[in-house]
Amino acid sequence: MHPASPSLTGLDSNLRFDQPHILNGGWRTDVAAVTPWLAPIVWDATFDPALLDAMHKDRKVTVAVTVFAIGKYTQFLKDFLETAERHFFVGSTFNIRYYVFTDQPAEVPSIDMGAGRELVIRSVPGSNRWQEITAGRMKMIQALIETELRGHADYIFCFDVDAKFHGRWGTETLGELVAAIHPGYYATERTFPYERRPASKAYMAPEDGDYYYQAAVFGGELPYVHHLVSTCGHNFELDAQQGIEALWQDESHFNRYLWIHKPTKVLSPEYLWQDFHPRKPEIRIIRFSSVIKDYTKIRPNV
Ligand code: UD2
Repeated sequence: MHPASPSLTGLDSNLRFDQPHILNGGWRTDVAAVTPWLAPIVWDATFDPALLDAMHKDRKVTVAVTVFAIGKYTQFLKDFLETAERHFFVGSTFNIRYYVFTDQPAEVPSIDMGAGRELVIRSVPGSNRWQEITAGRMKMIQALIETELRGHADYIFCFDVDAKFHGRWGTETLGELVAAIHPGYYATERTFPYERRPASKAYMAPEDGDYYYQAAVFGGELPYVHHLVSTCGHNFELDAQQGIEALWQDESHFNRYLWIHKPTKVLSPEYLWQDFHPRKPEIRIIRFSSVIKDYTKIRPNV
């Protein structure tokens, strides 16, 4: 018998769980739970939440969350924040700090926060082009990391605001570089909507790419996310200098970045669903989902 590791003596009974097997793990067989580069793909029933939480129990970790609500998108903040307070790292010892970037600070709703959880408002200019708002987030997240988060946060998760949490989002999502697969493209062949113009810094050739990731959610450890957002923001600017805007703005640059710098953890579409999709059998739980919205009513331009 091996001596118990000093860090595991007398600990949470959740650390003792059913023996894991490598021949018949009893886990999912209907979906891939690992990428070709050996990153986990997180699906329900591929992890033991109680075990993971017990492993992280005594860690003093701060998770920063960024969310942008500019123009009419402030209407989504209440549901986003209230549902995050019900599902996002709830019950952990982690500190959670939401950074809300908005051009209308007075519209940020007051939400009851649990212990160790707080909301910080950052005032930013509005814009009359939604394309600039979505892509401009990369530069603002970069600046936030450089000026405020370094030395004060361990992980960061960046979310679209027009979405709600419906189920657990916890320690299983932690990793160095974490990205989520787009719910509209997880079952399709490689005809992804990457940027196809060679003149763009987001260019992907027809044979390139792994998955199609959705930029509505990404995260990880600060240095990894900093490199991601600074590279994507810089490439977006280089394109703009040439009069090019990638097909899906930040999301196109994001996809090229993740093809070159593979994520160390991939979140299944459970972690980034869209309410308008019919439910599929492999999606046993929807944890986070974009709401249905009328673009013509909420965007500043078409
Ligand atoms: C997709 C991606 C989004 C981004 C965008 C780039 C989804 C669910 N999201 O979003 O992450 O990559 O494509 O084209 O597919 N926002 C404002 N005010 C505005 C417009 C946008 O605050 O007037 C913010 C807000 O946080 C919103 C986010 O930008 O959630 C993304 O904008 P969107 O949801 O309108 O863009 P969409 O659905 O095409």
